[in-house]
Amino acid sequence: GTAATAVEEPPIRPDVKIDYNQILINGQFLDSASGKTFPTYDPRTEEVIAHVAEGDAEDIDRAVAAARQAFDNGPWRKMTAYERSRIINQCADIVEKHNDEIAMLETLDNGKTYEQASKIEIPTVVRILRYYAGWPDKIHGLVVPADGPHHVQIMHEAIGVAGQIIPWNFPLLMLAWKVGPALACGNTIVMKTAEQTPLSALYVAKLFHDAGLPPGVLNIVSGFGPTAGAALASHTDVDKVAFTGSTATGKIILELAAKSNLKQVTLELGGKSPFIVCEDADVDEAVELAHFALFFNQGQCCCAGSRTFVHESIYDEFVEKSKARALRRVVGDPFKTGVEQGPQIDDLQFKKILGCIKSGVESGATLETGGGRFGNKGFYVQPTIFSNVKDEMFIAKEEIFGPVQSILKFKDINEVIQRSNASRYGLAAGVFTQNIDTANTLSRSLRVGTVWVNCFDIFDAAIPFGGFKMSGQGREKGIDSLKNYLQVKSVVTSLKNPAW
Ligand code: TXE
Repeated sequence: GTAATAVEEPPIRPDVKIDYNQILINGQFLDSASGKTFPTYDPRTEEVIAHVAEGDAEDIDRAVAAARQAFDNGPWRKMTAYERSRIINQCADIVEKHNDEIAMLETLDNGKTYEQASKIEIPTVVRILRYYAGWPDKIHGLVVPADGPHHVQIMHEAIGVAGQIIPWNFPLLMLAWKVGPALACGNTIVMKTAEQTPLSALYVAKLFHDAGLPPGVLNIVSGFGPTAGAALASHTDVDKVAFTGSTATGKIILELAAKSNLKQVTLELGGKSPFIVCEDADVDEAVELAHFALFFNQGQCCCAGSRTFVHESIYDEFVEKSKARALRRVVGDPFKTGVEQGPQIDDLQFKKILGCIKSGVESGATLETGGGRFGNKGFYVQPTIFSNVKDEMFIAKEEIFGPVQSILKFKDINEVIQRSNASRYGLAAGVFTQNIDTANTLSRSLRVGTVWVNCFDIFDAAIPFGGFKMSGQGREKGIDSLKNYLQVKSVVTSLKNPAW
C-alpha cells in the first residue's frame, strides 16, 4: 500500500524574513573573506530560501582570534559567576519571547513540523539554557588532604576557546546542548553550523547579543565540513572541539585534533538503537511508542529506535498494527497543523534513504508498506516498514536516518541482549515490558548510553546523553557535560605550620 494523506494545496509560504545570512564574528555580521555564498534550500519545495556567506579557513581564523581575544581579555571569564548566569538567563528569555518566529525559521530551513518546532524544540532550547544558567555559581573545586605539609586546592577553570560543529537534524537544540555548558563554564565559542541549516543559529545568536552576551563570546561561521569544519577542528588556537554528526566524520575530527594541537574532543555520533518489545507488553502501546521512536523528526535522529525487536509470540500482530499506524501517518507540508511528517533534509539524504529501502528489498526483507517517494515535489519519503528483517542485512546494521522501520523477531531475553549488543554502535535502547526483572536485566546488559524503559526520546536537560562504542565519546547535558568544558588545576602550597 502507499501511505497517508497527500497535500494537494501549494505549500504555505510562511511570513518569515531572512534577516541574517552572514558570518557572525565579534558581534558583527560580515561577508566571508572570499566573498562566496552558498544556497540553503526549503526541503518542501527544493527551492532556494537564501544565500548565506560561505566561511572557510580564513573566516575560522578570524572567528578564533575574536574568541581568543574575548577569552583572554574580555569580560566573560572575569565577570562574577552570578553575572554570567544572569546573561544566560536573559538569552533564554529572549528566545522564549521570539519562540514562534524562531520555530518558523527552523521549519522552513529543516522541514520538521512547525508544531514540533514551536511546541517542543524551541521551548526545550529555553529549558536547556535555563538549566545551564543555573550552573555558573555552583561550579567549584575542592580542598583535598595531602600526605605532606601541603595545602592542596583543586580548581575548575574554563578550557578556553571551544570549537563546536553541529548537524542539521535539530539545529537549535544542538546549539543549545553545546553552547549551554560552554558558556556556563566561562568559555568562548566558535560554532560551525550545518550547511543544510544555517539560518536559525544566526538569528538566535543575534538575539543573544541583544540580551547582553558580550561580543566575541559566541561566533558563528556558516559553511561546509571539509573546509570551514576541518579548519576549526585543526586550528591550533582552539582548546576543545565538540562534534555531533556521523561516525565517519567523527573519526576525521579526532584525527584533525590529534594532528594539530591535541585539543580535547567530545563526539556524539551515529547509532542503531534497539527497541525491544517483550512478550508481556501491551501491543497497542508498544506499536505507538516504537512508531514514535523511529519516525520522530522524519527518522532523522541519532538515537532513532531503528531495530524494532519484537517477541515471536506477538510478532505478527505487532507487524500488522505497525503497518496500519504507518499508513495513518500524516505526511505533508510541515507548516500545516496535524501533519506528522515533513520532508527529509535534502536530496542527498533523500537518495540515501531510497537506496537503503532498495537494499532492504534486495536482501529479502518484506516490504509491508511505503518504499518510495511521497508526492512529486520536495524530499518526502513514504513511511516505510520492513518485516522479516535479519541481523546481517544492511538495513539492520547501518544508520538509515529516514522514515524506515525494520522489525526483527526474537525468542528470548538472552538472545535479544546478544543481538542488540552485536553492533559497533551503542547510543540508546528502548525496552518495553511490564516485568521489572526483565526491565532491570535489559537495562544492565545493554551496552548503550541511554536506556528508556516504557518510554523513548526523553531528553530532559539534567539527563546525560552520549554513546558507548562507536557512538561517541563523552556526554552532553546534565552534570557530566560540564567536564567537557572545564580544566582541572591542582594548586599545592607548602604549609609553614602544618599543625594549625
Ligand atoms: O553528516 P556529517 P551528514 C548521520 C546520518 C546521516 C549521515 C551523513 O546517518 O545520513 O550522518 O550526514 C560537518 N571536518 N548523521 O553528511 O558529515 C558538517 O558540515 C569537519 C548523524 O550531514 O557528520 C556538519 O556541520 N566538519 C547525526 C557536521 O559535520 C565536518 C546527525 C555533520 O555532518 C567535516 C547528522 C569535516 N571533514 C547526520 N565533514 C547525529 N549523530 O545526530 C562534515 N563536517
